[in-house]
Amino acid sequence: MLNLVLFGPPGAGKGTQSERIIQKYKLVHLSTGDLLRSQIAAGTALGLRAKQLMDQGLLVPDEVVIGMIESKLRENQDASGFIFDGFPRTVRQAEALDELLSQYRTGIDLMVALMVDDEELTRRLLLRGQTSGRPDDQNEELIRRRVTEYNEKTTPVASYYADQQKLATIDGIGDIETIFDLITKQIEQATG
Ligand code: B4P
Repeated sequence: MLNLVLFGPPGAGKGTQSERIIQKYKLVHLSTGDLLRSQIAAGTALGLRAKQLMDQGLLVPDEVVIGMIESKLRENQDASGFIFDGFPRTVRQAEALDELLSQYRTGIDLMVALMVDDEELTRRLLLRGQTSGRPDDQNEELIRRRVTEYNEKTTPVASYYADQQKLATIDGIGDIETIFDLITKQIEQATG
């Protein structure tokens, strides 16, 4: 069993690197951003509520995302491991994840944190916004709001895992394959 958290600000490369990690390690990919966007696409009540917040660059309430993760863990009980992408984004979510995983007698092995400066994040997200159709990638002010939300509510999550000696920090600027190699080295070091 291998359980990873992929961490970093909006646009750090979490979704991009997750795709490569799941292929190599055969993990189940749980991206709360993707799960929320599929609720929006399906027009559910949860999706409508989430869209209002996401379109303003704000986090969705903890209980909503924790509930989504809880049901995905239940659906995938025979998985050989998970990659949590964009979750946990608050300390409350991190605590809830530990509680949920302990019910399956497992826990987080490693958090990989991708470090990218604000200028590069903005450049990447505006570029993606030209083709993704994602409302939250459309303008600089909204991207700034997401980065502020990250700095205020999400950065403490890194200390939560650092305190447990589970944090690996990686430079997220550079070639996608080079960053992937750095991530795999950290995974192999952590899993022996
Ligand atoms: P997410 O879907 O998680 O969006 P994100 O932070 O932008 O990350 P994403 O994975 O999409 O981008 P990536 O860095 O891979 O969240 C969206 C919203 O949902 C949040 O703002 C929030 O409202 C809500 N939400 C989600 N989870 C939540 C939670 N747990 N609690 C509360 N609310 C939650 O890539 C960005 C771009 O950079 C891509 O275009 C990529 O091609 C490019 N890129 C990647 N690596 C690169 C590299 N090395 N060099 C150059 N470009 C690169």
